Amino acid sequence: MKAFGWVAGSILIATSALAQLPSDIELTSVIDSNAGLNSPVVVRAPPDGSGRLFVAENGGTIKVFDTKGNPLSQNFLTVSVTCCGEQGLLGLAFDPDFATNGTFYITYTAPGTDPKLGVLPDQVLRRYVATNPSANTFAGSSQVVLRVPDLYTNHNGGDILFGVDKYLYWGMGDGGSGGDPNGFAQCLWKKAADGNAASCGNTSGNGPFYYLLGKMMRLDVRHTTASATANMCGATLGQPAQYAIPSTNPYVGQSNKCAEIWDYGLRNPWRWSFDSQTHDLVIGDVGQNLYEEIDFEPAGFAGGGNYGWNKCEGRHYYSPSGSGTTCPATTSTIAPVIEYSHGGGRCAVIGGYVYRGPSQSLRGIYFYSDYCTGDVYYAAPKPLGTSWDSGNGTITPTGLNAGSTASFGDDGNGNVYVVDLNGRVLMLQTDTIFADGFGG
Ligand SMILES: [Ca+2]
Ligand SMILES: [Ca+2]
Repeated sequence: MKAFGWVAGSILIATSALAQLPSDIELTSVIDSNAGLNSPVVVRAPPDGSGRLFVAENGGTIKVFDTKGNPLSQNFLTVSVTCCGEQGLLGLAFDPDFATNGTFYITYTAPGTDPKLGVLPDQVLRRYVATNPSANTFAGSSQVVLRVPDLYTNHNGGDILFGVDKYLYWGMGDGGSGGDPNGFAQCLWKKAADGNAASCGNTSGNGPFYYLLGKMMRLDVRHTTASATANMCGATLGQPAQYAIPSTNPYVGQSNKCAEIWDYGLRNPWRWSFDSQTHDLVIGDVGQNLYEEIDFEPAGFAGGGNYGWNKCEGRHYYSPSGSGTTCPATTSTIAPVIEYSHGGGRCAVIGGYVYRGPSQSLRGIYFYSDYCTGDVYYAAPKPLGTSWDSGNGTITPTGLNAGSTASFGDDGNGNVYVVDLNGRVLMLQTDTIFADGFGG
């Protein structure tokens, strides 16, 4: 666990009070329900200036649209997955140099016919290289980069994004069931699935070892490894790997700690984002039965953050070892910046984005949602160590509703999109300013 020593060096956002939301904010349909999207879960704009929007459907198909929401091909790519819900096609990220190298990545639950490491189909990170990066139908090659074993159908995270450091971040859930029964999220090293491992450092049990569950991984997928080190937990010692470990990862060179781990103590980081201006990391971590949370990590953080699960659920104790609201303080874990309860029909946080688009009155505001209500909420990021919800769990609705919110995304212009699982992609904007070609 890293303490808050990075406060002094971080860039604090100047916003001093919750921004007043403009009255003309609206959600505009970019891809509407007659476009034929089937359970979309991801929207991404490739960094190639094409203005295209790629939408990943839970069932394994990626579709590509123009700026008016018109499909540009029948399908861009279809992959075999175990589906659906928390399993299936889960993530999509474009290499920063996609325009020239045609490289992108997906995360998905492997089909049942694949060999598997664990009890259930693996969670897989796969690289694709398109021979023509501007094509609207994929042709090229692909290979598996990393497989993570799984043992319950739920809590598979799956969101992936490149940081400004050009490393790929992969948010992984705690494996599933409820309450993280095997304590994977707090383990930095081998732990068997039987729950009997005396500690995370117990290496004597039979595999598979669920090392990487409940983590944020940081991988150098733009390089490979000729001979894996002993603490590369997604590779075999001495064997080649389709990724490398960034030299500044927190556990590089440490025995009995997985080198892939960036942060830990996460339950199910289903959707999260980088602020495209500040590069801060903002994580929506889905809660157990009581509290949803948003976690904040400033740009320049050194990694090794412990976000508390399963000691804490939000700002509260999860385990019966304590009570009250002092959990982060007494467990030396990092408190969320937003916590909210399941009142009002809410059930699962959908992490969003900080708006950096053309509508000036929305800039710097963080938008997020809840899967069960579809309501879009907002907060103005405040200096580190300050709760964005004033510490009392009160969250602020925008008055906008996105149906059945599955995800958020942004584009190279800072526009923020909301994905409705019912088959729509919507964009946040204000009446007074229209984006370059989008929505207007
Ligand atoms: Ca799982
Ligand atoms: Ca937490």
